[in-house]
Amino acid sequence: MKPVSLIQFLIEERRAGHINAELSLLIEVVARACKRIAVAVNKGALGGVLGNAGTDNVQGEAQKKLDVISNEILLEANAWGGHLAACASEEMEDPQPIPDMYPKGQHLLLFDPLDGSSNIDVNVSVGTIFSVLRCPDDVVEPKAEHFLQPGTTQLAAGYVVYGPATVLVLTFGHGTHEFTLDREVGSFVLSRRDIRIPEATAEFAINMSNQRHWEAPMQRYIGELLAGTDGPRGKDFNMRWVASMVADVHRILTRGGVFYYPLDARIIAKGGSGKLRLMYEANPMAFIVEQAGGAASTGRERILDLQPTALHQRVPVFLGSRQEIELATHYHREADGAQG
Ligand code: FBP
Repeated sequence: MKPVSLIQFLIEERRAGHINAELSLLIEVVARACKRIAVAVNKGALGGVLGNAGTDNVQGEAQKKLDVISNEILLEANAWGGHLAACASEEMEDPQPIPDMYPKGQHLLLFDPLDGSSNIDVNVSVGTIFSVLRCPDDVVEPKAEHFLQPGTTQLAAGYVVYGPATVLVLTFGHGTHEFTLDREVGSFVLSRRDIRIPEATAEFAINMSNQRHWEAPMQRYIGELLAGTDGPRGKDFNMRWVASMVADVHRILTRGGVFYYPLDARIIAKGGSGKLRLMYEANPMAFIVEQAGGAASTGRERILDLQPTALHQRVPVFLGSRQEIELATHYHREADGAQG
């Protein structure tokens, strides 16, 4: 089969009426920026890019040098293309407007420039996650409130994993597709079209060290997985946790599985609503997973139906093989009902 490049795939999507020229150009620019981030990540210690930047981001987290470098690369690449009205990032408090000297477009771009920061210095896969929304027609200078659109309104979502191979996964709402970077040619080539996540699975991903802080329905659900054949589920489950959401989700898109970052007592005690961010982690991953036949919920609601209230809002994340997500969500709703 003749290899299909990302550019060719985008032209096919345009001909199919799934995307317009501007969105196609936007994805090309983001993919090119991620190729530059891949070069920086792959340099590691030789590039002087490891370690902390000495600054904190809007969430009060210590920024890694590569967090800042990746953010700069994505901002610079998307400033002059004429396809964006503004962009927002995990590393910036407020949206970044497009400089006046450049033409503005109809799209809003949100991104987590380097996901899995805790793994950067230990040479474990990290990634970039992005989501594309339409800028409201009558808005020239988009503010944070113009980004607060439900995940169902996303025009595109994707992530790039910087691992043994550099892989881009993408959806426009017509299936989820994978492209692998051909380093010799320097372009992304279609490696899997229309990915399907198995309905059932025997593999789960969660940070078990947080177990004692979880809510009762989560304790029950994970307890049953750990009980395996000796418990009510009657089958054994295996566990994996890379602590890079992109890598854990990519495994699920490759062989099935489920990923959980639930609420816990410490987060609730601080008045929090989760660890992972809705706009540039949960929403794009939920769109990608649902388009591959999986499910994504907060444990109570479908993530894509949530009405965002803040740019850096956090939510619980349950995603992956449909049967498990539905069962874990059912346990939470049942417990709420019992409490209701
Ligand atoms: P950032 O690295 O972008 O802040 O993302 C958060 C994250 O690293 C996810 O990628 C990952 O799933 C999770 O946090 C790991 O959490 P923990 O450190 O509790 O295992």
